[in-house]
Amino acid sequence: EQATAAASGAAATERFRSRERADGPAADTGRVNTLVSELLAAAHDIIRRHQLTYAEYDALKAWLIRVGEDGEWPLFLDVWLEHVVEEVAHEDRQGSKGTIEGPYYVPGAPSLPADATLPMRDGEQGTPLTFQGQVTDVAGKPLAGASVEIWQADSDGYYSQFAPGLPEWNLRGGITADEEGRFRIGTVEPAPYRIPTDGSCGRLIEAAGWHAWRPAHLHLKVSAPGHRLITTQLYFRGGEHVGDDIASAVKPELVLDPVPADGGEGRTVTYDFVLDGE
Ligand code: MBD
Ligand code: FE
Repeated sequence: EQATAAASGAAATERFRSRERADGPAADTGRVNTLVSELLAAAHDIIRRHQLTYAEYDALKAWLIRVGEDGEWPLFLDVWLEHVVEEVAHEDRQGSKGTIEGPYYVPGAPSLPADATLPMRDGEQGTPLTFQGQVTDVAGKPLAGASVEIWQADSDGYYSQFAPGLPEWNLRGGITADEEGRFRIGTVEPAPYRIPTDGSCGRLIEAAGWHAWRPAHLHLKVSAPGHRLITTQLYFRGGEHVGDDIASAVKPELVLDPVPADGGEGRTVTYDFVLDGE
């Protein structure tokens, strides 16, 4: 079974629909009026400035219809808009940097102790990686029992539950840090992620002459009671596309420098998280 844009899009759309944030408080009428009016005015301005033709208008309509059919709205929005939403949402936050969540988070991954290996297949391919660190508050106080949720692609660039043939929770886990806020997670290095080329987002990328790649990354949600949860991603220095992520989600503070593991095969990296107070 091959990974297709439509299958992973449908899974991402279903996942989004089933989560809490999807139906938040009713929006204020004045706010909707302002935001939608300005969005439309920006579109009108682009149409006039670039003398949009009917052929182009029809191509846009056909493409928008297809994004929905492919279930690729979560992918499209998270790749091309979420980074600015994240920037605005966390402008005032102290401590470690966050970045976008993307479309492939699934809550409820298996619970793991502070020193653990992520669920993976026998003989899981990829360079072994030990990812370790400590969670503290902004004053440097260790946060005992902090939660470190991690999800990532495998060494082929596929996420469990969004590509066929992978065990349900492959490379997904929820770690509870120890009394000093420390954790150590055994995993494998993920491959860069390529946006599916057979769907509407792929068509857009091709039509615009862009590339379809995100650099290899680990996704994390780090939290502790009384502190602000951080959703973030970590990248690998020198990795492909760290400098030109299609999703614009790399920040200099989020680039890891793994070193060869002493005694064993693979690499090790230490990264500490600092959580702001509520
Ligand atoms: C990903 O793996 C991802 O993290 C984002 C933000 C968008 C598409 C695929
Ligand atoms: Fe990702």
